[in-house]
Amino acid sequence: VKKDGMIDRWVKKHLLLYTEATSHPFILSIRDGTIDFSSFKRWLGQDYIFVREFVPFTASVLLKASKNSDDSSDMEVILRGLASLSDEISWFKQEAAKWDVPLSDVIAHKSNQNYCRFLESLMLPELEYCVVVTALWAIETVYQESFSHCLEDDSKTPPELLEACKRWGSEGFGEFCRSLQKIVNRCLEKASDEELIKAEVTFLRVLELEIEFWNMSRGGG
Ligand code: HMH
Repeated sequence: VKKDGMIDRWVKKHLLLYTEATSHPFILSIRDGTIDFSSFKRWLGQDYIFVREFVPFTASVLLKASKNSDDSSDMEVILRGLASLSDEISWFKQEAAKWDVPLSDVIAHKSNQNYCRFLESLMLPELEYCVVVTALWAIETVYQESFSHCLEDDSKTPPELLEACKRWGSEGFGEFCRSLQKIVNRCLEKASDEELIKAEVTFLRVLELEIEFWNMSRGGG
């Protein structure tokens, strides 16, 4: 089988699920200004928990990049991502104070627990670099695509939520996601058939978990 440009092929192949994750009703309600602020606050508290778990996950990808990648720029891209999480955690704390969300009392919802457990499973040393960097790309890209919809010209995003949308929806974060995509495509070109299947399954699992996370934020599940 041809192995170049795997990501574009997978996105096309699984377009329905991909679109469910990147144009979820939660995001569309921000975009059209109808969002219920209690949903936003629920998302904020839950995502803070998620991001705290995302830090060691990203660090584990960085570790694998430094050991396995034949291109030293991989490590630099992933390090940039890791470094920006420090700023992100500060932003969550500030934002939570603004919205009166007491972060110390937040309890992880079921969908969030599932997602965090999935991240933990990806941190195991035996998981291949190609597989985990695919997960990193997918996790970041779902947020990038989703929040970029809230910044489109005809969007009616409430001004209070613009900062959150810019954090992930802006061009700078888009550039970062494209760098990750190049890394993943290059890695998958050299991957075994077995690794390729594992990476695709991981991509699909991320999409499902992201959809469940949005559902939870809206108040379902
Ligand atoms: C649930 N997915 C979730 N939270 C995030 N902050 C991101 C992706 C992107 O970092």
